Amino acid sequence: MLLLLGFSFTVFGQWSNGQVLSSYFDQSPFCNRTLSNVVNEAFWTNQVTSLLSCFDECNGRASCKTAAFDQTTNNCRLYQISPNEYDYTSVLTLPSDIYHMRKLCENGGSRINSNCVCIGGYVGSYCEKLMMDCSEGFESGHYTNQSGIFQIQPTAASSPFEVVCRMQEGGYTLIQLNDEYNTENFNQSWEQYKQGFGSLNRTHWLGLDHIHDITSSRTQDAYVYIVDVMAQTPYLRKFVNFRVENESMEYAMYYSSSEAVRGFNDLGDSLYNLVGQGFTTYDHDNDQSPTNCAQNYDVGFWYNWCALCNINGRMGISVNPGDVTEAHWLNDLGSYAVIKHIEIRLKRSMTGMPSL
Ligand SMILES: [Ca+2]
Repeated sequence: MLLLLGFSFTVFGQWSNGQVLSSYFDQSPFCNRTLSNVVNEAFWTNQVTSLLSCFDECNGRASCKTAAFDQTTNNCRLYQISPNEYDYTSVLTLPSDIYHMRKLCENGGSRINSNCVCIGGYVGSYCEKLMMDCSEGFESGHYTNQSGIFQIQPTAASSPFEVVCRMQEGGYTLIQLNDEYNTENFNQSWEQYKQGFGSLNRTHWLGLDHIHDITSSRTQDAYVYIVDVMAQTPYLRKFVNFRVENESMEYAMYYSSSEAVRGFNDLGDSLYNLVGQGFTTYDHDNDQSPTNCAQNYDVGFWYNWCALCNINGRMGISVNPGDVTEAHWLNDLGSYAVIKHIEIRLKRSMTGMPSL
C-alpha cells in the first residue's frame, strides 16, 4: 500500500497543473474495497483520455464526490458518495492502477467524516460558493449558531460584500442598525446612502445598492425591530415581499402587506404611505413634499409627504413629542415612546413557496 501511494504521487507530480489537482482533490489508490460496490454505484461511467480528464468530469458535476480512474482501461467512474461511506466489511483488493480522487473542501472548509464544514459565509457540498443572504447560510446548517459578520453574494451582486447575520434568530440579514449609543451621523448624502456607511459592528446603513441586490435576488420579507426603554419584549412587524428598486428607479421601496409576528410586541404599520416612493437625502429630493423631507427629518429615508416614522433618527433618554428628527414610529408607539434600538432585517420570504 505504501508503495502504491508513492507511485500515485509520482504520477501526479508529473502534471503541470498538479497544483490545481491537489488543491481540490486528494488521491490514493483504492484499497481493500469491494469491486462490485465500486462499479455498481457509479452514477456516470465513460472512457476518458487521462486521470486529469476524469478529475475534470467530476469537478464539473455538483453531485460528484469521488472519481475513480482505471489506468488499464481508461474507464472513469463518478460517485455521489465519498470513499469512507463505502462498506469495508467485504474485502477485495482492487488492481493497483485504479485511483480514487475525492473532492476537498474549499475556501477554508474542513472535512468532518464525509461532510465539509464551511466557514466565512461559504456554503455548498464543498464550501464552493458564498451564500446569497443570511437565510441561505442558516438553511445550509453551517451557521445556525453563529451570529456576526459574514460575506454574502446575492446573485444580482457583481462582487461579495459583508453583512451582519442574526443566525441564532433564524437567519436574518441586517440592512440597518441604529441605537442609543449611535455616534453615526445618519444625515448622509445620496452617495453615502447608496454605498452604505457606519460600522457593521455597531450603527450602520448597509447601502441601497446592496439592499437592491439582496431583495432582487430572492424574495425577502423585511422586519422592523424596535426596543424602547419601557417594554420588556421587543416590537416587531413583518413587511411581506419587501424590495428596493435600483438607482435608475430612485431606489423605490415596495412591499405587498404587513403583519404582526408571534412572540413579539406588535407594531402598527408606519411605512404604508411610503410604498412606491423613491429614496430621499438632503441632496436628492424624491419625496412628494414641497420641502425636502430628509432635511426636515435630518436623515435620508423613503418619504412621501414625509413619514410616520424616523427609523434613522436620533435617540436619547427623553423625547420631545413632535420633533421629527428623533427616532419614532407613530403607529402604534406614538410620539412619546423612548426608542433605544432599531434594526431593519431581511429574511427570505416563504410566501408563495410551494407547500410541502
Ligand atoms: Ca420634496
